[in-house]
Amino acid sequence: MKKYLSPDPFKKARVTHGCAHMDEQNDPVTMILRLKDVRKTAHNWKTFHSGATPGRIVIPSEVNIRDTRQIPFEVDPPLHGSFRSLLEPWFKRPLESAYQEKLTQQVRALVDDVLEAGKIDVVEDFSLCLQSRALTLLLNTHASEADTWIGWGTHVFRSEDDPLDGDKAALLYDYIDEQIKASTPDPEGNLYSVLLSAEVEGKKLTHEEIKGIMILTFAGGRDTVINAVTNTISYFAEHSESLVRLRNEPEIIGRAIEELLRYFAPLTQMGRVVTDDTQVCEHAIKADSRVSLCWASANRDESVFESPEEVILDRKLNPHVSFGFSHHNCLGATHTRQIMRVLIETLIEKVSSIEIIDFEENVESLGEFERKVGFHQLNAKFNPH
Ligand code: EMZ
Repeated sequence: MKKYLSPDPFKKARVTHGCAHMDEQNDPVTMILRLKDVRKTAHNWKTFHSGATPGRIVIPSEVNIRDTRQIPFEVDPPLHGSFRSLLEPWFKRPLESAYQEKLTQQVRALVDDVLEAGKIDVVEDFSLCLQSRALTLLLNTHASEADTWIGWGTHVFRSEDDPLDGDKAALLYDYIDEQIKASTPDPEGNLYSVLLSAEVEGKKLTHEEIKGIMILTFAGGRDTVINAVTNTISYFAEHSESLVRLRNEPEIIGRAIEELLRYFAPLTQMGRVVTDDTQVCEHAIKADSRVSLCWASANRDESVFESPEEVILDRKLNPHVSFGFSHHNCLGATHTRQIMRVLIETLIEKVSSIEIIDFEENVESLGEFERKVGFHQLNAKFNPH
């Protein structure tokens, strides 16, 4: 079997029931599996809200390892919209050419390093470095900060043997507390300084609110970006002809990025808490219980996507939900899309082939389902032109 493949474990349940049940830390989840239902539920924030106890809409639940509300992701409208209006322009900076040039320099330098290095672990030596260095651009902080973040490993809350590692999470919170305290308000400065000088609904942000925005910025785009990059490398390792095709048809790079994101769905699902007794796909759901929007399943919905199991680089109709859907769509999407674009352009230019040597898959256990979301390790060798 090809190593890049990410099989769809939800197919049968999606087609027959549309929903599935998952036990999770004594707080069960009804997983919503069809694209139409996922979108409908994401829209309906009054019945399916995000403003529950901090950490509860995340699966696995993080209620035991954090008290700080992540913003804007754990806030409902209308306050959600006020935070989004503040943050949106900042998170759209990756569209600026100066930003893209810096990102390109970073990725080129990293690809040059791995071309020289011989065997590398794509997760540790490539994707983690790329994610951390690129994050210095998103935060507008000093490049050397990336070394600290690389030291934290691939997930800021999870370690290899403990999916919810409170001690590890505490490191991140302490770091963010210190950074906020050490920063001064400056609308032209780094993200901490910008937030310290900003107002939402006529009020300065509190330390706790700034911390909530920063935790989300660090945690939300961490393993997700690492999975996207590592899976993309595994795909090109087994499809070097696709690199040749993208070199010859650069006009399809945008579609290829969306297709890789659809197929690999770096974040499997996200929860909501039900505010009133309701129904999803003909199942009764009690108030105060959890549902999840299963992006990974919705992206393979056979009633929407033709041949959903295949990576079709120039797929035309591609309403995937890898960045979520509706008002909570991913704030980091612009940054991620730029990373994917620069990565693909740099691979096209510098790399002729990638050989996978050995690997360890990262498989999530989700009740009755097991889903490969990426790799814990992917040892490989990059070959130059
Ligand atoms: C949360 C989440 C956000 C959560 C868009 O996803 O990402 C997860 O990886 C984190 O653990 O806290 O930020």
